[in-house]
Amino acid sequence: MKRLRRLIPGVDQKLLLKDAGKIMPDPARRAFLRGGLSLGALTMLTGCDIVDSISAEKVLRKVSEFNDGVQAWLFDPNQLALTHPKSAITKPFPFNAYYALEDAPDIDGKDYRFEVGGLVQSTKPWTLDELYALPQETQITRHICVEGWSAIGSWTGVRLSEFLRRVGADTRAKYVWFQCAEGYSTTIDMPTALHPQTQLTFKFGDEILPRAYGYPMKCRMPTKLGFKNPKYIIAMHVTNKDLGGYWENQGYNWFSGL
Ligand SMILES: Nc1nc2c(c(=O)[nH]1)N[C@H]1C(S)=C(S)[C@@H](COP(=O)(O)O)O[C@H]1N2
Ligand SMILES: [Mo]
Repeated sequence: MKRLRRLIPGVDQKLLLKDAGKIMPDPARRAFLRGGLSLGALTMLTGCDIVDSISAEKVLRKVSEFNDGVQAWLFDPNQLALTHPKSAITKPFPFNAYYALEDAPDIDGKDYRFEVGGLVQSTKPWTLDELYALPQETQITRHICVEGWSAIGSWTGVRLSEFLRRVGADTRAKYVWFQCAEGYSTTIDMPTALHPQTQLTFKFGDEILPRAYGYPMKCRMPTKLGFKNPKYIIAMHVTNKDLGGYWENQGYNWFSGL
């Protein structure tokens, strides 16, 4: 994302978010306002990409029809994000970063080492082969970018909770911080780190994670907006200190949950 506010033809984004907040029933409304009403969260909630004034109106209609089930799903950190069939996968899946694809990190898998630090028992760096040997599972979920687009993808990897267990992480710590090859970073809360769908990802579809999507490893969490899903991860720290992140430090809502 290059700008804080994406311009949508015929839609004043601030007004749309305000309107959605107004018609949203409590308790969703209070939680939404507290968390910082975002375009990405609205997209997620309603399942509509907001691309013009017609889809914006559709979103408002849906918001006004919210039922208890949707609200419970939205605000329960243990609730699973929706999964989708293979046929729903978005092709081509978008690339996004704060730079163009040709400037994305080009990591040599042979030399790659994943550094683990902070409140863990083992700080031994991990090779790619060691990571690939971990138990893996696949999720087909929706990725939502705060810029106003969303897409369904298929990601395969090891649960972050399983990895944290293996390195002897102190899961009473508050945060997990991720460092990426090009300097990007993000910090997530421990409940999100332990969420069953939070995954250290090695594959996109049936292929080794392509360079565009974060080779050799990203962290996929369908309960968070896209910018909280770090690509090209080179290090992770378990910590009680909020170490912030690339967009968080520029004023983006820290929690950015969905
Ligand atoms: N290392 C790194 N990770 C990143 C970013 C980035 O610029 N660098 N951009 C974030 C944003 S804003 C989005 S929407 C997603 C895009 O992931 P994709 O390219 O797989 O669609 O990556 C996130 N993780
Ligand atoms: Mo994003």
